[in-house]
Amino acid sequence: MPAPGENMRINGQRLWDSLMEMAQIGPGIAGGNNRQTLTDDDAKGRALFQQWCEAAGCTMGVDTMGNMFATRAGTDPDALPVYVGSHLDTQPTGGKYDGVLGVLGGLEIIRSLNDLGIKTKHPIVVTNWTNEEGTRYAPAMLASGVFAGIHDQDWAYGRVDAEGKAFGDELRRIGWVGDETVGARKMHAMFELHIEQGPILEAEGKEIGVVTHGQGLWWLQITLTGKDAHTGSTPMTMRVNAGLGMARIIERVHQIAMAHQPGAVGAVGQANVYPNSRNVIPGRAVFTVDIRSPDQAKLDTMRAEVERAAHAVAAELGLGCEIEAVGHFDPVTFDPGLVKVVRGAAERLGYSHMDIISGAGHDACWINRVAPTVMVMCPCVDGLSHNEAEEISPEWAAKGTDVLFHAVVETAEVVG
Ligand code: HGY
Ligand code: MN
Ligand code: MN
Repeated sequence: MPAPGENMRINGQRLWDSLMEMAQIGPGIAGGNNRQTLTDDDAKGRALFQQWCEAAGCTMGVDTMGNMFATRAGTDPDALPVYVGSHLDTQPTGGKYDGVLGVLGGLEIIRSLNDLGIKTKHPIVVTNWTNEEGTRYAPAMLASGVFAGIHDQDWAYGRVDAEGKAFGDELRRIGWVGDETVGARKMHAMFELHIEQGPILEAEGKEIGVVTHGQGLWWLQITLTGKDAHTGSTPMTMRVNAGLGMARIIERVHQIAMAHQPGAVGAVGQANVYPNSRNVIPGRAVFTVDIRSPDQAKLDTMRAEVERAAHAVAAELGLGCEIEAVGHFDPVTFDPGLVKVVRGAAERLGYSHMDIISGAGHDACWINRVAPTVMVMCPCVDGLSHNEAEEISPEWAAKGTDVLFHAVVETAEVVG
């Protein structure tokens, strides 16, 4: 029986075919995906994933946040399972691999274990976490956050989207409210494979990212209140322009992030002015600041500087200013023992690798609070993600999944 890492490889073609088939569900308009959480397309993607898992001999469990858990039995039913997964929901203009690679990479491990006739002591559970993206329902990683006890389920059920539809109602509407108590499952370990979503691995010529840490983030939703007025007949000195305030604050966010280099980022990706009419000075602006850093002190300092700048701009322009934190998690340190297992797998397989800090947030960042957790990354072309042109190579997908395979099987302990 080959010990992990001698000659075990996943079936790269089968993995790629599954990625391409899943990408047919909720297609974008430019080759990527728009399979947003709790939409009918999300439901279709879930059903296909469940069909594949059951065809691979897994039993599917679903909790009250719609998190999906496909279990391959171990030889010791009392042994805590090894979890491996990510998310199937996408951005509105998302790519085919963000999250999906981690879920279908987990499924490929099950398929490969079946092919090789390998048994493990610990069960292995492939997971799809609901609403990782946080684009339709803030915050990101909502369901893994409830699982980890960060968010209360009733609060999560009450989150509403831009059309006022509540999370709980939409989860019921698509028929994916499970019967398991969220967070009741205990884990031996949790692994997540994910594309880097940045340029480092490709630029360094590395095939594998051994993720030691994840940067922390704040999402600050700012509401500026001014006065609707005619854009033509209102003198410049009489305007109370919320749109102008938003523009000045967006510039200040950029300056604050630049002032904290290296290791800080900041931008505003979601912005709305009201009434959003060509010839009305916006009386209201609502936008979300996204600031991040792997350094706790920098992250907290940037938050304070953004809030100070927002209130100062609002005062200059006579605007009302409300700031609500709609997303947050501190910088993450993944389990050092599992980091060693991942690094050892990459070395055994002879794949080029480097330690890396995750720039993006992931479900693993919350699960790390309740179980030993680690991530594996593969490069993506030009570091591009959250863009329909997101691309990876079949080789990168296969090698990342090979490392995941070896690390998961080593942790789940081969029997016989
Ligand atoms: O925002 C993030 O970092 C993740 O893509 N949800
Ligand atoms: Mn993701
Ligand atoms: Mn994403």
